[in-house]
Amino acid sequence: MCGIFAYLNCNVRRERSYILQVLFNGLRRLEYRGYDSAGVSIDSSSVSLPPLVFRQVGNIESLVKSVYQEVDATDLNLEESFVTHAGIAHTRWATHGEPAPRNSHPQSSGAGNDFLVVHNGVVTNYEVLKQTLIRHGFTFESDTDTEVIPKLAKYVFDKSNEESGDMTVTFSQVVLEVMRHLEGAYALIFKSRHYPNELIACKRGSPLLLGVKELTEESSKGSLFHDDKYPSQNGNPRELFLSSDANALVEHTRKVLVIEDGEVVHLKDGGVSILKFDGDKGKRGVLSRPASVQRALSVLEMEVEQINKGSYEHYMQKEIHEQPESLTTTMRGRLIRGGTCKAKTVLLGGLKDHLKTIRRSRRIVFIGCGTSYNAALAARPILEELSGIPVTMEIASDLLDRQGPIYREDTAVFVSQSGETADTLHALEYALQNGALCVGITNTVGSAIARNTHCGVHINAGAEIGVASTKAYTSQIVVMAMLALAIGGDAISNQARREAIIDCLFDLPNKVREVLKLDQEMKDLAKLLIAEQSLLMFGRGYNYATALEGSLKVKEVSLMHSEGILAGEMKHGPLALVDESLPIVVIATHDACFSKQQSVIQQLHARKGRLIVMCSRGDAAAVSLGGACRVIEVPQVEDCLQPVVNIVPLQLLAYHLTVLRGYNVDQPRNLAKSVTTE
Ligand code: UD2
Ligand code: GLU
Ligand code: MG
Repeated sequence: MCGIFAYLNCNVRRERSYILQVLFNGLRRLEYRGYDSAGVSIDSSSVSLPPLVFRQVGNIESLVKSVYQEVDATDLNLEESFVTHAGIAHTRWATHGEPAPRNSHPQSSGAGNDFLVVHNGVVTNYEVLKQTLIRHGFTFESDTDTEVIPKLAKYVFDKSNEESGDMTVTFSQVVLEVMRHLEGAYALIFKSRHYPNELIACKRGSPLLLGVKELTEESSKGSLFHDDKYPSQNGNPRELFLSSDANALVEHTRKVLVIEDGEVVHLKDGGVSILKFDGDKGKRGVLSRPASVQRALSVLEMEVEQINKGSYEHYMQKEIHEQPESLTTTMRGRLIRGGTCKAKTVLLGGLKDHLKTIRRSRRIVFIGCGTSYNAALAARPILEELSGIPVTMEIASDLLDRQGPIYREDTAVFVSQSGETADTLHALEYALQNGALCVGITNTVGSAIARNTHCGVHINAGAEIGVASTKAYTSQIVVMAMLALAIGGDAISNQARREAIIDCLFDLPNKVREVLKLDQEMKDLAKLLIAEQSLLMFGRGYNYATALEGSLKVKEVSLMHSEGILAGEMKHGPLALVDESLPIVVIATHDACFSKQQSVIQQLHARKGRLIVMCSRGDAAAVSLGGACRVIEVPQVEDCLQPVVNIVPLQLLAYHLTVLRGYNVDQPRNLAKSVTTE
């Protein structure tokens, strides 16, 4: 997810304008991660006043502009300087609540900004925490999960001071206690009015780094680490930075500490102390004293470009390899294993109040463009099977061109990664006018499609940056498979089938991890295909969509002609293209269409076709049928989820073909990430 950045100057005088510049630049370095809003917090002119918070929707430049406008309006002195100062900043990719200033970070404990928090990730148990805090008199201003964190910090702080009567609770004790109550994945930075010039960073699951810049030779010899007793300020000038990735640190320093899960890093008086949270949920209200940790700084060897994408060379590559994790987040909280007598089930919060209406509809119409259309096509068979409702497919622009019939009794499902795809949006307007129930499936909270549909499901795959969609495709299929389960309900007749699919969903990230091991094999295959003019892909049934999507990836990034063909149509034309030189991918993983695909392979062999066959592990002999062909073996999963596994080698193939052919992977010629024009 998105980015957090903090800057703490210690014993070195910095003007407010300089501090703001460092924070804004930090955010600019994190911009590539994708975001929809941004914010910063710096100190007021006096410690007796609450820290200042600026938040804005849109890009970093609009935040910068609004900050300077506010500075002008309030006569805030940009030249005022601070010997020590702690500033925090954030770019947000909304998961809870639409992009809006009140939902942007820093999130606050309340009017006095006693505690401010920037957060990357998701707090899964925020609803119970929110209810508890409301009972204790807190009022919430945002729709975020994050807001519970600063409020909980204030609650813990107030309560422990009330109990002890003196103000001895330390910042790290407060945060440790807060962490005890948080579930989910997060990286957090806390700033507090009660602990001026201090910051706390902690994480679980999401990345966070500390960078240290010594401003004198002498100070670099001194020890950086304190124990949790905090020796008095030693006076050495030093700058400390926190960031969700090294990209925002390298311009300042190469000395970094990669913060580990469960660590609470306290920056105070230029020193750093680390406490390790043991994760044990102790007795409530009792502040823990976890062990302090000493760790050495490491030196960043990486170059900026490298760091951007972690260990990957391109976003598309990173996003392909991220799929086990993105699928996990897509399913988080939505699959229920069931107890001893309870059935396994699916819960899509965004649809639960609309399922009855959907079940009563006369048909379900999937509407999308490009990859999103393909994902819907992949999910169509299981939706038809489990719901018994006819499912039709519409490419958004074509529906509009034809002004095709849409009725009140229809459920229209709009699929779009960005949620802003122009054609899909226009089709949505059209379906709304025609009175259909409109359901959205999008990756972007607060997007036009999320806002304008009656209900829907966020796929929660995290920001996707590569123009060629990869992780969003697999998450979309998984969401639509869950949609099929939700609409299908719990009819006894299909209970075994439903449970098999749910079990398979649980294990799907592992299967995707396995299939990613084909990376080198796909690179070797790409080397063989590098100079080809064209590549055909044959699929049928569940995997017709795989053929379409695989060929879409190949053409959109590697700029090689490629076509996905419904294998059942082979004899009605495409067979004429088959000769000894044209490479053909045949998808023949094991399902009800397997024997038909075997016969397709046989016919292609008979024309001496150059075959590359994708099959289930162990089926190599059964698919090569004695003829010469290259085989890609993939793990077998439940038939309706097989498209999620099968697309991965083709994504890898398209990626490697592009790199080997020397084209731009992340920004293919003539294409844009979200197509917001018709
Ligand atoms: C919601 C929270 C999630 C978590 C969960 C706990 C949000 C955005 N999601 O997730 O973070 O707290 O509840 O149970 O706060 N919607 C549309 N059109 C679309 C997509 C979504 O109308 O294209 C609506 C949907 O009907 C629902 C809301 O947006 O009312 C949130 O959808 P979701 O899929 O994020 O819902 P859920 O329950 O998984
Ligand atoms: N879940 C938080 C929100 O929606 C943080 C999202 C992020 O990582 O930017 O506000
Ligand atoms: Mg696209």
